[in-house]
Amino acid sequence: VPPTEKKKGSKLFALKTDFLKNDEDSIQKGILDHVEYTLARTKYNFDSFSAYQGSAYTVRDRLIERWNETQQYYTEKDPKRVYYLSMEFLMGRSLQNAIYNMGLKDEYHSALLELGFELEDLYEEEKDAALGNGGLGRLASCFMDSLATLKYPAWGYGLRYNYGMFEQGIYDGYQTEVPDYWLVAGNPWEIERLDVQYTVRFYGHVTERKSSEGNKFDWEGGELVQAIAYDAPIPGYATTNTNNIRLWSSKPHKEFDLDAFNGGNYLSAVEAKQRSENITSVLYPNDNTYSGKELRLKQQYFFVAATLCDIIRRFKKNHSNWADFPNKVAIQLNDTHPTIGIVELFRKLIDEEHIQWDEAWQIVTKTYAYTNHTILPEALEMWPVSLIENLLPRHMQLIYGINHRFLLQVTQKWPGDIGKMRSLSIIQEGDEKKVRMAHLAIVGSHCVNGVAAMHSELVRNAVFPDFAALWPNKFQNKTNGVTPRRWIQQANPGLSSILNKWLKTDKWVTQLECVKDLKQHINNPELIEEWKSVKQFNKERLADFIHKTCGIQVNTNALFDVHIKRIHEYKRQLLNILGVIYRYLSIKKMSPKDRANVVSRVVVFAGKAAPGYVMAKRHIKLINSVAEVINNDKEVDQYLKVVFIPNYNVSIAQVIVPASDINQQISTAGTEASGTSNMKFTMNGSLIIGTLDGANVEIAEEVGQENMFIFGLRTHEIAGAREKMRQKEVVIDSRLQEVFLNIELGTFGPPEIFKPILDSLMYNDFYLTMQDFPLYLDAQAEVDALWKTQDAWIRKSIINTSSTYFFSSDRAMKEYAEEIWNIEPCEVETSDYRRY
Ligand code: RUG
Repeated sequence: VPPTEKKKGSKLFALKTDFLKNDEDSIQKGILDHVEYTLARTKYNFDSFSAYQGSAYTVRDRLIERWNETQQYYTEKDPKRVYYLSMEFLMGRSLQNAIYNMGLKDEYHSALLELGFELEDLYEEEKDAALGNGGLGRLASCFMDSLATLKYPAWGYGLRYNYGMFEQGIYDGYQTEVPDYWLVAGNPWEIERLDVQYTVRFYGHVTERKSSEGNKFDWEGGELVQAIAYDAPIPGYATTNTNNIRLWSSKPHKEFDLDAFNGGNYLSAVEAKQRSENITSVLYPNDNTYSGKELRLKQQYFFVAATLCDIIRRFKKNHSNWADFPNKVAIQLNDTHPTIGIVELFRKLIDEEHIQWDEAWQIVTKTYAYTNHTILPEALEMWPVSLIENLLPRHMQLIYGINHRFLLQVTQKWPGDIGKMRSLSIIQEGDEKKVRMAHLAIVGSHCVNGVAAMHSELVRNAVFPDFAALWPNKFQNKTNGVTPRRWIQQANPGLSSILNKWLKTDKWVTQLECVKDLKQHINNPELIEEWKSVKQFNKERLADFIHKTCGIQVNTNALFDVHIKRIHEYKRQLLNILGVIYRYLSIKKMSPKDRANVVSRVVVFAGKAAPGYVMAKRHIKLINSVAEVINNDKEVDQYLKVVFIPNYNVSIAQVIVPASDINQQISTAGTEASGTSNMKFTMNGSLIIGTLDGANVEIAEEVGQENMFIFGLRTHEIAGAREKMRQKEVVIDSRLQEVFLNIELGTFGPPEIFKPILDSLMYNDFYLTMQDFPLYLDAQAEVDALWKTQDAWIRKSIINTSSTYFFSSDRAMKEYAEEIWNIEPCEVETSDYRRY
């Protein structure tokens, strides 16, 4: 056709419906094309990593199609959306998850086989995306998977740190930290959106000017930084619906300081620009601890400022009436970290949209909801007023105004009660005035939730009782959950096959309530045999991994006893290792006849300590020193091994969890808000040895205490036990004395290294390790006894798996959607049958 006869734009929409095909040949061609054109490699250097990358890019192409279709559909239907604001997303690997959720496992498997690769091997080529510390960040990722699977119109927002969670090494038993520059080999899972940029201001000053509608405030000057969007598509399982996590990266603002430049200060002007890139450089590696650093507050504000620009821009596409905002937008705050977003939305409504105070405040509180994840005092964020005043001067003015009006409400409820005003105020008075971010989050939200029934009780009645008295309907519980896609289907293919076979359906993947039906077959010897062999397979897989990473050979017939999570005093890895020492000393003393009755164990630890958390790092050293002695003692070789797997992360958890026989959830009662690994283990048929803390309480209700090993002080006994400890009335268990003595005599290395640990127990055993020790040993003895009757053990394991419906993040997300956000599913009516 001569060019003049071509009609301009005639093909635009025709081409748009031309979707990628998902058959094996098309996938294979896609992989080869990406290796050639995206990676610029030839068949002569087509190694496993490039096969992984090529595959990842073909998956990404398909995700982009689904993403576009979903977002167009949402724009057209304009449903109410939820935005999940989280400073952390612990995503782990994406390739397997995306392929499974898109239902393309078999196609990818055969496409790659012909190219000379096993799909399962390529999963191992991927580096974990570790933009989170632990439970809080992983929860956000499980929630994103469920939201997409349930077809809720939802986006996650967060930060794109250049350095994720540090890589942990263990040298001479000590933790070392190496920066995790996770983007070094590129990241096929993100889409850079250079067209989505916003400017964020820091510092500067506020000027007041008179106007016909009252006084106006202009926030001017200071430093400007650009926020650039990076999108990670989140595919739902067996649906076209593909949601998004939008992460912000900081870049220098284009405006250049001409004065500095003309004054010959070119280099220092460039350096100032470079500083703005630092904002999203690094994830703060603290879990459950407030750091108080200005850069962290900068991260928080940068995050919410860009996010709100984006949310408001999207809202304005279809709406001009601000009263509609809370009917179209729900914002969930994942802990207090994004709380300054409450003030930022308020500022924009008042200063930029010129809405009156009361109306603007209504919009804000109807929009926001806040999830509390901890009641540990050291984790509660309180920013000095002086810091906020300097960094965000207009926000500080507004916080004062918000607090003033809030305190008027307090006086109405409790006239003349200064004590109430002081304890409820958003500002904490004292030598240094501070903004209590949790108070700000409660005042600025219509709903506050804890993350397990017991935790929510404590939030309401112990931590914020006066807020609960003021607003009884504001407080809710939303017990956490985890996604069965990643934590059963992908992590444990053997168990998935058993479920498919015995339930005669794979519906459990999205409707976990189906697993209840497994109980019918609990006495069937065939099921018991299959269960054993799957566990055995998973233990061998873990044993190989341990051998590769730690050089330790473990007996796969032994009981695998697993304790994996952040290293923290309240989580009490110390209680575990003291118990291990006792076990070791006992075996050493036994006669050969008695030894024949010993249950062989492999005790597995994994977890990172915050780099500045000296005591937690000492605990790591103690574990490794004990492991060193035990693992080199030929006498106990068949009975006991202790392994500390370094650099714990999501993909390592996917190998450890399915292989465990028991898992330790032994925090001091009242300290662990929920826990989520307890849920993953239960799904995988691992029995909990644990305290009645966090979500263990609800797991016990579902599974039955007789199918777990519950021990220890209860929450209501903690205050009394602490008092007893302070009064020095605790009688130290003789078995524990023997353990202490051995540490002091140097059985596990120079005693001076461990003296601070023993001192911490003797002088201020805040986490009550000594009082729970004898109860813990009793529970461990029960574990040994049950292990000796294998079929009874397996039945309990099956009961655990079949009682886990409630701990699916699908259940959690439905509850949030219906009881907090008021949103509904918006299923994409796909124009192409090949996708679902
Ligand atoms: O410590 C809590 C866990 O108990 C909980 O399961 C998880 C998810 O809700 O959040 C953890 N957490 C709490 N991580 N950081 C905090 C405080 O910022």
